[in-house]
Amino acid sequence: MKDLIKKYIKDFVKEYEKQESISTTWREPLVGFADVNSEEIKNIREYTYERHLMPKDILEDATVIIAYFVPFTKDIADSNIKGAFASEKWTLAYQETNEMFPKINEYIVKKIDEMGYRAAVCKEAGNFDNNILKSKWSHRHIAKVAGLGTFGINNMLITEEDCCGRYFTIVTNLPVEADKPLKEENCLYKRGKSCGVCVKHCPSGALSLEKFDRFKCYETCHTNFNRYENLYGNKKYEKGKPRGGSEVCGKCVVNLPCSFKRP
Ligand code: B12
Ligand code: SF4
Ligand code: SF4
Repeated sequence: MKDLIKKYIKDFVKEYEKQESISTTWREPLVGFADVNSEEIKNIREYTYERHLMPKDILEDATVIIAYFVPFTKDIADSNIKGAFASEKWTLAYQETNEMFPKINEYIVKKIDEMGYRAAVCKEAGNFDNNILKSKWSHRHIAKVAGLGTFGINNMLITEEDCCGRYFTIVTNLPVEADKPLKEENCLYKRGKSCGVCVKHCPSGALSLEKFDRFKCYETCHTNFNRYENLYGNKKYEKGKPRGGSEVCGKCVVNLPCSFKRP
């Protein structure tokens, strides 16, 4: 059953990018299964935010949460290395991936329904409280519990292979064995080696070896929003160009030793 779900997600992305209207290219997604009864999910509010929702708020008889990572191709990441602003390609990849997520989720929910089980997504995951810059649903915390990665100094969840891409999660009542969190850190610095390259790349000072300042980061992401909103906000959609502004930056995930470990 787990292999089937993985195949459905991977095949969906492969087919989706063939559409004429899509410019973004993705690599093969990684998929994991998080145990709703694990200590890190039962106590998720302590790890993330006191108003974080619980799996049973999404699906009453939840058993495991599917977490998946859709990695960008290297050309998208490389397009974002130079310049003070997020590249157009990076911004569009953010937008096209976010547009693809509801379609993948709808497909997987339908497939699980056909298997005789149920699945649902958290509708709050795309929103966050502007005063504290936290969401009531952390895809990454769940993805970490599902064994997809560990957190880096760049505050990104780094898989065994990379960190350039986006996550989503689907709560299910599937009777499958959950995966376990990784034991070894994927961030070189956290593994006791010298690194900190991501800190040097951050234009806002949001990153240090000790902590992440989400407010400084937000200022930079918002500058990018304004830039692309001014450039494209009122224009008719043109293939390959951003559809207006998005709160992006991503200089802390490109051109790093942990950005890409597989082709
Ligand atoms: C709000 C938000 C923002 C805000 C606030 C920044 C932030 N990181 O919180 C702003 C707009 C500034 C922002 C910026 C960015 N974002 Co953003 N954002 C979100 C959003 C919507 C919610 C995150 C949130 O509030 N989580 C709650 C917090 C508390 O938990 P968390 O950070 O997810 O996880 C923490 C806990 O697990 C905790 N933790 C883990 N283990 C343990 C153990 C113990 C003992 C404790 C106490 C805690 C603890 O540490 C984790 C990291 O801080 C998520 C989507 C989502 N719903 O998950 C995307 C998301 C985090 N963003 C993402 C990205 C890519 C970005 C940007 C690169 C922008 C871009 N696309 O160009 C930057 C990167 C900033 C950075 N270095 O973190 C990706 C991350 C992918 C990845 N590889 O990790 C996400 C997951 C979106 C997605 N669908 O993939 N983001
Ligand atoms: S660049 Fe180095 S310190 Fe920063 S997250 Fe990657 S491995 Fe860790
Ligand atoms: S997204 Fe930009 S501002 Fe935010 S931490 Fe990464 S490099 Fe710094």
